[in-house]
Amino acid sequence: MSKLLTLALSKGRIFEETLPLLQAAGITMAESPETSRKLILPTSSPDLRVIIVRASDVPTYVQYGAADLGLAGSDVLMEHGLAGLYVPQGLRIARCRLSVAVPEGFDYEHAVRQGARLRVATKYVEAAREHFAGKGVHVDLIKLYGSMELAPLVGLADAIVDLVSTGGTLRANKLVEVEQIVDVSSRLVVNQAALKLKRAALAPLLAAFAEAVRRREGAAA
Ligand code: PRT
Ligand code: MG
Repeated sequence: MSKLLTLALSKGRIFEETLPLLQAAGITMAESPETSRKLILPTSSPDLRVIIVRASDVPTYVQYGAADLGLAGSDVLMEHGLAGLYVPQGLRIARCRLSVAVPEGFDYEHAVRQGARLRVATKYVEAAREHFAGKGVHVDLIKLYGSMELAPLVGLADAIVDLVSTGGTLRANKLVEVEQIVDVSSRLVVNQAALKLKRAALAPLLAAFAEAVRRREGAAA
């Protein structure tokens, strides 16, 4: 089996926050996916290449071994499941939380107490189903793929379940966060077979990531 390692990343926040970790491992990238149209990017290490995929596709590439490792939000992993994946550590990048939000003026607590049936729009159907089932709240889940914040504004839903980071997007759309479901951060995921077959190549990279995160946590403390 080849020594070449393939790391799956998504553009945007995950890529930006992964660069310093790569740097700490002595690896730089000549091109940014934001400016390049290439989907396979070389790195300064001949043993490592990066592939650029949709955030929600990262676990799929790693599960099937098309990538040896990747970085995926715990929100994405909750929906995808962990089959075929080894999750060594919380990387604590791209932190946010999964929350329930409703339009300003909608009395969520009252609706819940009344046993009202709520229409909830979300990309996170599994996490939302579990959350409301746990509370004994009846919901009709409406699956969306993005811009969940719009749904209550145009009458598609009473509430949304979505990621919140600064809260700016909710405020801009006159929505309020009424429940925090779970804290979310990005995780390193490794293909389980690669972990055994490419251990020699993977071990230094995993150790460098872990060390970079430790050092950053130390600096933040
Ligand atoms: O964009 P694409 O459809 O390809 O996929 P994606 O939207 O899943 O990817 P991306 O790059 O937007 O997010 C990748 C990962 O970043 C997610 O899976 C999360 O684990 C993590 N992350 C961290 C976030 C946020 N913070 C976040 N704030 N992902 C999305 N958001 C969105 C949120 O959905 C909401 O629309 O940002 C908005 C809220 O932000 P605030 O700061 O206004 O509260
Ligand atoms: Mg996005």
